[in-house]
Amino acid sequence: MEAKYEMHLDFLKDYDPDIFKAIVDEKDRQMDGIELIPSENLVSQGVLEAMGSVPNNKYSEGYPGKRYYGGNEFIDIIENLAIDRLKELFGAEHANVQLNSGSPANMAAYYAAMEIGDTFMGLKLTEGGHLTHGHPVNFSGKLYNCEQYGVSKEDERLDYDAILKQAKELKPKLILSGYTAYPREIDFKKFREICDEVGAVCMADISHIGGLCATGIHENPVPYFDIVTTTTHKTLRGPRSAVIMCKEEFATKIDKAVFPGLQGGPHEHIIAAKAVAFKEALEPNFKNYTEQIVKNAKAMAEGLMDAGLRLVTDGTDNHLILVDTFGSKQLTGKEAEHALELAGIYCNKNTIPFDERTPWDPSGIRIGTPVLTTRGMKESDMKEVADFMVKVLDNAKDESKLAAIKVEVKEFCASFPFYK
Ligand code: DSN
Repeated sequence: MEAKYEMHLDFLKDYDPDIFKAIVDEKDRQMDGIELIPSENLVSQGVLEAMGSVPNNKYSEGYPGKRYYGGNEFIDIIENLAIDRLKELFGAEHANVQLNSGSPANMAAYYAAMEIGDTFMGLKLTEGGHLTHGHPVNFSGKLYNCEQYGVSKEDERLDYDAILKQAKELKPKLILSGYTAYPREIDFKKFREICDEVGAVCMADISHIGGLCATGIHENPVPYFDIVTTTTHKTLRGPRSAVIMCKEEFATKIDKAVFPGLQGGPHEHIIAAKAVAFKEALEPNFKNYTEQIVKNAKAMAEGLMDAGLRLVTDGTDNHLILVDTFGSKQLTGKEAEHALELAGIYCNKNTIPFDERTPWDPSGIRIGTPVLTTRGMKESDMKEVADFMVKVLDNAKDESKLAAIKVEVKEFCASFPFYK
């Protein structure tokens, strides 16, 4: 198979050979290894080219048609295209595309919807939430009173009755759904009902499943939620960045929270790259891509379970899988991540629900299929990937075996080239 895209670094090669070499080495690492981190992806040449372009040079504080600097005629075209495409993609009433990343997106959403000190509810980090979903070490847990909810002990899934009960007692200003390590479908309609019942702002952070929501492979909350944030570099396959979508009623508050509330000059080269990614996601074959992500994840889950590994919730409905490596193989998440890395397979250590270990050395690992699916892999390839993983976990302390597996992994990956 031919590589799909090229990286253009012809000038940089002689101009800064040290940085050039590190970038090329990183590209080779991405191509030679099995990338299983579920929050990562590979972007198209169009997205890469837009990112490395001259809108980087421009200051454009404000919004299209109302900027605090002159010379924004073409920047306005870029930003309006990004906004229009994003609204079309998700059926959003209002979109702000200036967010630099996922954490500032959540910060802006809270800033728009709550007063400092207000109570909100988000899922615990150790059970699938994110630091910005109210963890005590994060601004979200320090500036707001976050009362976190968890998953059920019986099946490790969200218990909507328990969430409603907690919401009725707490009367939170906002309830957040959407997670970074939850392998099952989220019932967004149920969250809307709970929020309506207790009068809370209904917010989702769909960073992980954004691409799946855009194509309807996962229920899309945007049309009926108050505020939805998402990063753009995960299943959406765009540049490392974020956006907020909201109901018209929250539009002014969101825009003011982003600028002048929290951010300065928007990164218009990245906004241009977001516009390119949204154009790609509007194409019919993006739906096939997101469908394949889920098929691949299910195939990989089956392969791992057939080999005796315990998965959180015994499987997956989306792009990600949590493997209980400690329960299955007496390997901590840190040991498993390290062994896999030595074999050219990349994942991240992750807590599992009710983990008795620490986030730095938890009981599991988190894996997913967005990158492998972007490289063109299908269900049968996932079985091979699962076999590689099991072989690594069974030989986790044997560095020479891991080095031999790394050679096999590289050969396997050579059949799925992406960047030349
Ligand atoms: N760090 C991201 C992830 O890996 O899920 C979330 O921000």
